[in-house]
Amino acid sequence: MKFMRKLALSLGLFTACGTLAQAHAFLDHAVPKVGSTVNGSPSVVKVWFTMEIQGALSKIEVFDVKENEVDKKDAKVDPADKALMVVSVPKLPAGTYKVVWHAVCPFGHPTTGTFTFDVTN
Ligand SMILES: [Cu+2]
Repeated sequence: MKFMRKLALSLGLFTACGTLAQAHAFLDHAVPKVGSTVNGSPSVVKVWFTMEIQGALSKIEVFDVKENEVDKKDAKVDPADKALMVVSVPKLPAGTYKVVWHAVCPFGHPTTGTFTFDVTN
């Protein structure tokens, strides 16, 4: 009986998460802004998600036009805002950069997406 209640509870949570788009982590906004052109290299790329994400399972990667990963591979969730993930980048030359994000919501559902921004000098 106890087990059945637990099972029902976990199925209920799963269903809630599976049926509500809000229960998954999607990109809310970013800095540099999605599709924007920035003058000079940013030092970090920040992505805010629509909800908290699991830091250990989530990441942000930044690629140049040749598909080389240029970030410092130190993507982490901001301890003060668990919906925000930050990754450092070196001084980026002018060009177009693609950000690839992989997020996992607290219910364990993975989402992914990409956007680009341009750097001019
Ligand atoms: Cu979810």
